[in-house]
Amino acid sequence: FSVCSDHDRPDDRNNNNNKYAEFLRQMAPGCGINEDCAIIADTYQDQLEYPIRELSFWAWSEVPGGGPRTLKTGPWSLGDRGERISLEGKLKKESEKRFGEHEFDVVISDSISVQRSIPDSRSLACQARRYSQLLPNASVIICFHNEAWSALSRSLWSVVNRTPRELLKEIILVDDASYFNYTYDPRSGQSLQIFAQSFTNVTVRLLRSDERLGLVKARLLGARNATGQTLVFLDSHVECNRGWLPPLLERILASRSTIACPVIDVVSHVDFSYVSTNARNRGGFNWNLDFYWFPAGADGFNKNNNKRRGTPVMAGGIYAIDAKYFWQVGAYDEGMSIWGSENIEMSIRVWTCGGRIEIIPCSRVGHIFRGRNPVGFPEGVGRTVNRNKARVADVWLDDHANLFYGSLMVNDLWDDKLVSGDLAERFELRKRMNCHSFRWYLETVFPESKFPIDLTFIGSIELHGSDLCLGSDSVTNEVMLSRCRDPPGRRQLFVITGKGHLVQEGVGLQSTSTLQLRMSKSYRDTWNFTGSKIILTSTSPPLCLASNVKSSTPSIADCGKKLGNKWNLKKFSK
Ligand code: LR7
Ligand code: MN
Repeated sequence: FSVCSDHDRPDDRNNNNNKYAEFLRQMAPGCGINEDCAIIADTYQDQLEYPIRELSFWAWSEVPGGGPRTLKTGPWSLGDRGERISLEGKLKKESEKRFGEHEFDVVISDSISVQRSIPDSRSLACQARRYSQLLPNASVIICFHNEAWSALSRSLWSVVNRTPRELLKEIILVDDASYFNYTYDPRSGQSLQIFAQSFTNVTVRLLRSDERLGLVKARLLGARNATGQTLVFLDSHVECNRGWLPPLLERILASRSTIACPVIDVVSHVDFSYVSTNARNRGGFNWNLDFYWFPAGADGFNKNNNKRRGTPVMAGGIYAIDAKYFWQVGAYDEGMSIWGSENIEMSIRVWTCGGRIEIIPCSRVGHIFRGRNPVGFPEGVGRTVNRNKARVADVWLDDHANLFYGSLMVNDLWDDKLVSGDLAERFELRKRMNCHSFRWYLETVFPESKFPIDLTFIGSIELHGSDLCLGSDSVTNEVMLSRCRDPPGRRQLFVITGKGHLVQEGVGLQSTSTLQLRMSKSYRDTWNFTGSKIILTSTSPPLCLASNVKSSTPSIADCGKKLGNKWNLKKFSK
């Protein structure tokens, strides 16, 4: 009998077998059998950190007579080891039909075990780490609205199976007004309530709101009922990986005003494969207040994948926070409804009011990323999401709020008046906590952002005596003149920075050697606005922005020319 490392498989990132091999050798010395080692381990199950199904993943046995090693098939089932699944025939048809229900393949989700094994995506150094005995305990809070039963229970099982008991104070499920048919197991008919009660050595509590709360209020409901020293929020379609929790709690133990986030791996919404992601990503947001990932820069991190690092913004759904600190730092903005932007609000707030947000590469949680959001927005997606964004902008962005409003209203033709609602409590919080400015945040926390720091002008640039505005194609970066407030895709919002650059998000207006114009990522040209002329000051003699109304292609010309070089700067404000 032997248990071996599986270096043999080229695609395998999991070399964590040695400690299990060692464990088994100790527990079953010289047992010499050629049985599935799960049988041996079964005897010692309560001494194992992980349940038996998981263990079988790691166990190999040797073929008698010294042949090639074969992987013991053990109790494999579809999707085990995080492998991809494809359906055929009738099932495939059904899966296509039902895809829109959750925007992931629910037929596949239903057909794989809710306790499937997944590859350990941590680095070897992370796998070898040991953690303090003094870690605080956690209340794990999972909110959901109309989640697929199999995805929700797989999330729950992944917590139950991969979290040391002593750290798990409780799991709180918050059912945010799910329709009746999402509150029981479609196969067994077991209700969520009964399912939650069926766990014996873990407390699983189910809270339910009959009124749709949205994820912010649902999380607050969970948090108010939580009794753990830390709160750990999860989306309802995740798979927590091996050893996911201790690294997060360890960081909070060291610094209770730090929010600790795992690296978020990808569970494919199409085939349910578990795919490890680049541990180096960090989160940011653009002028539209949309979240994006960007690679961690030259902060020494490139040399060490395992090092924790600050992130300007967290993804938002999966993080651990000290329970007292959560309330102290202002919990959530209850004025935000359904979905969106709460992660940006919380990130700016925590950083500027004295805390930190970090990604901890030794912690890994898989999440089903979807192309579209399947949940209903009672007031419509656009209105809801934009109102949430407006609340972030109004409270936290200072002068830069007009970049958000401007890019929404000038570039995207958002005509509705955006009403952000009552913000008094949030303003009061910002004042009481004596938080830094947005400028401080940009300079200190998010220098990689595409937000210029000094803004001397935000608005559009109209050709005098016409209804034409300077703009650029957001894909090709071509500069053009087109009807003011043209359809989306033609950016017409411009900023003049303190340095005299004329910029749009991430690009600056740049003259070429043939006196043409382009928006370009690397820019050096500076401009000056005097009277009605826009003067290129980085060349000598100075030249002027000019346009021939007919050709609608602006260019650079001699300032003395009469036609088409008069412009009106139309300052934008909400
Ligand atoms: O009305 C609602 N009530 C809810 O309980 C709407 C949603 N929800 C639940 C929902 O069932 C889910 O469990 O809230 C959770 C998050 O909703 P998703 O899964 O639709 O969000 P997402 O994964 O598309 O989006 C990310 O950004 C959101 C902004 O509001 C939240 O912060 C999500 O938690 C967040 N998800 C993650 O951070 C996981 C990693 C994804 C990334 C990047
Ligand atoms: Mn999600």
